Formats: sequence, C-alpha cells, structure tokens
Amino acid sequence: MSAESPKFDLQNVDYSTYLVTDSTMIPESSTFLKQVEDSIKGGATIVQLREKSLSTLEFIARAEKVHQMTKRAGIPLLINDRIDVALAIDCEGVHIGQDDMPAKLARKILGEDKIIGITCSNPGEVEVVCQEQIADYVGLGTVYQTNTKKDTKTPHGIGPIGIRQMLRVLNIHNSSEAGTGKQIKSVAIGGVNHTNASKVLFQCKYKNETLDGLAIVSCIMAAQDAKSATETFIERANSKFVHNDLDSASISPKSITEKHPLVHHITNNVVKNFSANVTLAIGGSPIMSELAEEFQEFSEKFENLSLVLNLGTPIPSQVELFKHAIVTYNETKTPIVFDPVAAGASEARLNVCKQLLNAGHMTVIKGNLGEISAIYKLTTEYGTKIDKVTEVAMRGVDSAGELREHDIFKIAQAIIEDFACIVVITGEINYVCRVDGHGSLEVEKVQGGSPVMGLITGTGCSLGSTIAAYLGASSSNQFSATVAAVRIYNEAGRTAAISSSKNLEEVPKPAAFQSHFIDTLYTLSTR
Ligand code: 3NM
Repeated sequence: MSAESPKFDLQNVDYSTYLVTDSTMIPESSTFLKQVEDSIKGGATIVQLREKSLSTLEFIARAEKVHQMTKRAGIPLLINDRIDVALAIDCEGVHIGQDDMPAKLARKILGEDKIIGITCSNPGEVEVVCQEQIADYVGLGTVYQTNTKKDTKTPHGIGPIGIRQMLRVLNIHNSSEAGTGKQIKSVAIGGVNHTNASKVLFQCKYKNETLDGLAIVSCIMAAQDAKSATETFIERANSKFVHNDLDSASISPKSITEKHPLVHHITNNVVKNFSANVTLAIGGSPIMSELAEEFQEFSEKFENLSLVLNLGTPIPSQVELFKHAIVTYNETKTPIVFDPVAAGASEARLNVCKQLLNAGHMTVIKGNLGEISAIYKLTTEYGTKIDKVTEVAMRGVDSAGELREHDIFKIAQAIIEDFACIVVITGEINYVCRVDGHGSLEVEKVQGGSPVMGLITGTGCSLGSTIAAYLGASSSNQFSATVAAVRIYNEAGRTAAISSSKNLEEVPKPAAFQSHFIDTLYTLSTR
C-alpha cells in the first residue's frame, strides 16, 4: 500500500482547511464517510481522523476507507493519537496531544517522512515543541468555547490574545530558523466556524507569524450539506475582515454633519445625557440601546453607523451584551470605539477588557494614560521584549502616573500591533496613533482642551461619541476621521473655556463651561 501513498513535501503541506472528524455528530440524513467525502469535495485540504471509541479493528477499517478518499484527492490524512493505526495504514502522519506518546518517540517510530502535529494550549508548550524541533506543526487552542471537546485544558477559550502569545514563541523560532531550519506551521482549533473564520485569521497573528490554517470539527461534521459547509467556510475565511483605512479624503466637520451619523452607545449611566447632547451638537444622532435583539437589524439597516462601548459602570450582564455587539457590528464592518474606562482599577475590570478584545475587533481604543497602560498589559509584548515600561499606578478612573513620551509610544505601538486598531491617548496633549504599512508608528499630537473639562463628568466619554460619529460618517478614512474628531473636540474645549469666563484671568465655572462647550461644538460643526 505504501507504494500508492502520495508523497508530500512536508514544508509545503496545505493546512488551510483542516478537517478534524467526529463520528458522534453526523446528521441523520448522512453517514460519517459521506460527510468526510463531501468536505473533501468542498475543499478540505487535510484531514485528521479522530476516533475516541472505536476498537482497533474498526479504527483501522475506517482509516483505510478515509485514506482511499484523501489519496484520491491528493491531500494528507493524519491519525489522532494512534501511531499504530497510522503505521498500519501508512498514511501521512499523526496528531498527538500533550498526554500522548512523546514526539521524539513518535518520530522514531514513524520516520522522517511523516507529518507530526502537536496540540499546544500555552506558550510553554510551544516553547518545548520549538526546542525539540520534531513536530511539523502545532494545533493551537482552544480558541473559543466548544461543545465538541469537553476536556480541553482551556474550556472557556484563550481567544486571539492567547493564540498570539503562542504565535510569538513560534515567530522567534521560525525567524531564527529562516532559510535553514525547519519552519513549524500552526493551525488554530476550538469553536472556529464560518461566522468567525476571517476574524480568527485576522486577529491571530503576531508580526509576520500568521496561522497556516483553521481546524474545524462541528461546523462540517454536523452540517446537513458538508460540501457546501466547507465551501462556505473557505469563502468566509478568505473574506476581508475589516475595511482598509484608505485615508484619502480630508474631513471637514460639515461633511460629518451632512451624513448625520447614527452613534449607538452602550455606555455608562453617568454620561448618557451629556454624550447624547454632544452627539447631537456635532450633527450626529445618538441612540442608547441595550436591547441585544435589535443590534443586528441596526447593523444591516443603517448607513453611517458606529458603536461606542464604554466600560464606565459595568454590570455582569453587560459583558455578554458588549460581546454580542462586537460580534454583530464586526460582521458588517461597523466602526467601534472602545473606551476601557478605569481599565486598570481592578483585575476583574481588566479581565472584562480582555474578554471584549478577544471577542472581536475595535476600530479605536481611547483612554487616558492609565487606561491605555492597563490595556498594554494585555499585549503580547508586555513583560517581554519591550524594556520594562514604568508601571502606571491607577487610581480609580484617573491616570495617576506620567510617562515619558518615548514610553507612551512603545505602549501605543504594542497595543496597535496586537489589536490592529487606532489608539487615542487623552490628556493635556492627545496622541492619536496608528502603525503604517511598514510597521512605523505614526502619531498625530493634538493640543488638549481645558482643565475645567476635568470638573464635568462625561467630557472624556463624549470624546468617544465624537470619534464614533466621525468614524461612522467616514469609515474608510479612519485615522483622519479620528484625528479630526479629537481636534474639534479639544478646540471646542479651549474656545468654550475662554467664552464661558468673564475675563481671561478668571477660571471658567464648570456649569457655564458645559453649555458653552456644547454650543461651541455645534458652531464648529457647521464649518
Ligand atoms: N481539540 P469544534 S478543541 C479536537 O483545544 C479539539 O485542543 C481542541 O471542535 C483543543 O470545531 C477541539 O467543533 C474540538 O469547536 C473543536
């Protein structure tokens, strides 16, 4: 039989659509073999036969049948765990878990011409794989919660943040081996399906280390039509996840007013009224909705839509609501402004931020230096390559520490590279930051508003509304829109501070300032 086996170039195996079988979820109208055959017809590029309850005799019989199919299609077949079965049918390799036979022994038994994959769920396990230099690829997971495998080490899912930490280790190995040694490939597994495939590929990358494929079980094995499910999966995986930031148009406040963007806020109770008034003053239309059922309709129905997610007064049920909003709005590429209010105030709050950043993509992350420093702790670089950046002590919602600009830029760059977003850091000077196509940090500095803004609740949060309105009206010019929003907002602050005080020496009073500020925003928005 070995003479018939196709030969695979182990460095060029196509892991992109990696079907892992499961015989417990086959629809009544189909059979196990039909599901596998149909998925191969639909474009699966590699198959792993995973059987947990078959006798050895049954396992081998099934493996032989599946191997006939994969050979016809010219794609590799791997066997989960059972090296003896892989040897018996002379298929292309095995996939082994951390508790299975050590890779070294598996290689000794199988020889150099077979594919060996290893499951890893943390950076330490990837480190060992890299040191051993035995495996051809790693299966990284669990990405998201899944019902398919109950005993994973990380049942809630490690999300893209966890996957990126493992890709970082791979990147160090693969870059040092570039051109000479063995490149270790990677696939992600767990809760991946056609609804999140392009998001997983987009979010799970570290520098130039990208996933080589996505491993999927239930979205194919349980599908009524496994061929079209596979085709849809491939099509969705290859689709673009976010808009390109074209940044060609110049953005005038009037052009925003004319588009009348709809700004959906899920924000804190303290600032709802003020944020709604700011949105109206700049020509937008605020909507404060926490009715999850209507988010999808909004996202499909309204043009010039954006979302503000503000963590100001978090309650447990809000976390699921936030996640639902992120997933829904990501589907339609609707811009999201994330305001991680007081992110560093507690571990619990930072963990909520982690969950939200794992749920999907934010167009802009906006915060003061303390909040942004807290988000930095979620990045792959934190505590690793970047020199230990001074810890910014956090006191409630205010940013208590100060950093040198040099460190601020390191923090911003790390966040932008991990979360593929624009970062806005507010303060006496506002920094609007992005990383350009060549990996260089681009920073637009914008003079701050007025110190009196610190005396009015919601002035920070309503900058989020302004940025969101500008993004909603100009979603393909995201950086320019964000800069324009930060400019007009702070200019209004400086102008209102002058117009609301009786003379230049007098410090403006907060209440008078507040109404002048709204009026000034309104006036500036007609330019
Ligand atoms: N291994 P689905 S998760 C087989 O985390 C397997 O190592 C996992 O199934 C891991 O695509 C998993 O249906 C099951 O979510 C993935």
